[in-house]
Amino acid sequence: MATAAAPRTDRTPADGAPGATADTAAHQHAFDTAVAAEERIEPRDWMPDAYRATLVRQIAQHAHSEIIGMQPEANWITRAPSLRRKAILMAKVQDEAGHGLYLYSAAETLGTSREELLDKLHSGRQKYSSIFNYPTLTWADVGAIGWLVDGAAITNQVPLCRCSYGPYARAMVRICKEESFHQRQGYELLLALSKGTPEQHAMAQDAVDRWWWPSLMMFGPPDDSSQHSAQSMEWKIKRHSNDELRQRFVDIAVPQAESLGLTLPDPDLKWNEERGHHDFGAIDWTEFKEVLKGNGPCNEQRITQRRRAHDEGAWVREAAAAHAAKHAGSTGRTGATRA
Ligand code: BYC
Repeated sequence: MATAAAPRTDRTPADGAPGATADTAAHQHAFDTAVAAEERIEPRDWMPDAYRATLVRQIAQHAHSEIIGMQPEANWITRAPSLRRKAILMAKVQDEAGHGLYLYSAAETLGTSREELLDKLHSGRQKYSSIFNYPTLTWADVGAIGWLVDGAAITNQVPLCRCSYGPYARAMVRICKEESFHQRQGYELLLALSKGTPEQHAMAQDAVDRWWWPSLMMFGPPDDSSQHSAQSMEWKIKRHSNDELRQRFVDIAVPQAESLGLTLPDPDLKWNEERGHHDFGAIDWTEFKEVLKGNGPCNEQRITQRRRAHDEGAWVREAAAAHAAKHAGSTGRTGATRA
């Protein structure tokens, strides 16, 4: 059996190679066996079209979330209350851009270009996480995003490090390490506010009140209306259902809220001895659906800003492409001289 990280190409001969015309059923069998054996599927391996399409959909949505997710926090870079806080926030927002790059690269290994994916984002044909359609009204929101949004992201993403598709799983390892730093900075920021003046404490509480429920929605619709979960779990893209991960997050957040001296805005939140989990109140799925339809508080602002940033960055992409072409040319000449 191949190690988890080792690329496997034996399941899929390249086009034109001996065996390239082998029966699809044999390929499907090799794929199913590899997934069952916890082996990684690599870019050159044969994979079902629907597996490829599901990965592109999820990875693209994830990549889009990372780059759109830069906006609500970047909104506070110029207004961070100290140089230390500003430096930390800038590093975090830069990390999100990096996560976007790893993920677009992972999607490219499936045969889709970054241009194509960005075009689908800009034209509304692909989604990004619902959470980034909410406004960052105060400085405490930066803390709430770090603690709750990055906390939810880690809970969702750690199992993705064991995703059956190699490039996605490997990208997630580094992303999760950085998300862990992000979560801690948010927690530390909120702790400072919570233990500060009564006004600062109130600001922290207000931010948690506004971000709690949207954070629970990040995990996606309930299991009984999650159209992709069953198949994605069978393929070992997803390792846990949306509700399982949401419950895990609630159980982690409750004691952390107590340590922070903040209250989670849910009167139904209580420990259930029998289940060994916290019970929690009903999520407003109507709000979630509205946000997905484009009717959240900031949907329009986020996508308009994204399109503008893309257009204004056109000259950078052109310059980078020209530089790369020039460099490739000079490398070629050097190679020719050496030869
Ligand atoms: N928002 O069948 P389901 C971050 C869509 S970035 C919007 O359960 P699936 C961070 C879903 O796409 C956080 N759409 O789907 C960044 C599907 O629609 P389509 C992003 C959602 O894929 C910067 C439909 O609803 N994390 O952490 O099995 C700063 C039915 O759903 C949402 C990831 O992307 C949502 N919340 O499960 C700070 C993680 N939920 O595609 C932090 C990777 C569902 O058929 N993604 N939908 O049109 C996943 O783990 C899974 O895709 C999800 C959804 C759990 C999100």
